[in-house]
Amino acid sequence: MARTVRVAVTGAAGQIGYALLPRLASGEVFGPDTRVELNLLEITPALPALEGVVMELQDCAFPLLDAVRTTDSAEEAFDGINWGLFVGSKPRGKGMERGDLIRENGPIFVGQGKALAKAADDVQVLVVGNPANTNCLIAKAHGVGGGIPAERFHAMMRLDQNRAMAQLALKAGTRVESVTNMTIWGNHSATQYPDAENAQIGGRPCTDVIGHIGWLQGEFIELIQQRGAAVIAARGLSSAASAANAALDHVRSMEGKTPDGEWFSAAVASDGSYGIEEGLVFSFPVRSSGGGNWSIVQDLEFSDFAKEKIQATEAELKEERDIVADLI
Ligand code: NAX
Repeated sequence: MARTVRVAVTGAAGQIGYALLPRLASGEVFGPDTRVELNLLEITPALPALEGVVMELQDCAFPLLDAVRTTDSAEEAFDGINWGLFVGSKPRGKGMERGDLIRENGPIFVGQGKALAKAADDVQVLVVGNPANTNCLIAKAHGVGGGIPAERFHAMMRLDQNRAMAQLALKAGTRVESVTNMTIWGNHSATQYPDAENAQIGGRPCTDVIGHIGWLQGEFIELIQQRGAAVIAARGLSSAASAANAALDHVRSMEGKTPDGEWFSAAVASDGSYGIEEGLVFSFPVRSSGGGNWSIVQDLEFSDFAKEKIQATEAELKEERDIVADLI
């Protein structure tokens, strides 16, 4: 065996955790030569339920799963981890505004960012818990304060990317793997901009293959922006299997080398690329050279329509940042 990876999952007794953990433990993300240790973090009242999840993980008898630890202490959970999947947060309650949710969940990421900086060094973090970009901004502020480089903090946009790829493939009547270079710009929210102008289908511009700009600039964008709400309306619960799947895709993409000429979407700290304010956790087209070394793909071109959409989602992220100014 070449190595062992230690992964922390927060909110591990939740529905995304339930879909995520068996797949992490199976070895499908880090490969057949890598052993996996899981550190599972929950709030104290959820620890009994988490024990049930641990029993099920044992009962899967995964050959690569070396250890499973549970705790309600963030510092314990983050001890020596290589990856932190920050899923745990409070769901949006009835009648709650987005701003309320941001204030409600923000403090979780202050504590976890600080705990991470104390407990881990060579670590990468994927924030899934909503509002993911702003929670990530908060965790990053405290992680960086403790010596973890800003580029190690990402927020999950992969579910939006996967949703967009699937819808483009359906529209084009083709297989999903022929859709590449699907960028989601900005925030994981209803202002996100799924960019069909720079996407490709079978190596050709998506706009040529679909040929229906009205659909791409209207129904398609709305479908992706509202997909999470549509799943909740249908299922009575938010996306869990697809969110877990996307988190694993994100980790795999960051750990592996992106094929030449391709990219994926991830929300990362802006370095000012495309005029986006430095430091904001903004979704860009990203390539990885392996081992989590990513860079933002440069020089993509946009129509005025796209520029407007990108500015709108940046404006929303600035507003969210202002709401949590005292936490960062
Ligand atoms: P659940 O409510 O099923 O699970 C959340 C879990 O987090 C609970 O078990 C809770 O006890 C735990 N938790 C709460 N505060 C915690 C803390 N301080 N430390 C550790 N654990 C804590 O929600 P689930 O469906 O699993 O969704 C989790 C989060 O993912 C939510 O914020 C949700 O909005 C977000 N999502 C993000 C997506 C994305 O694409 N970025 C898509 C899916 C999902 O909606």
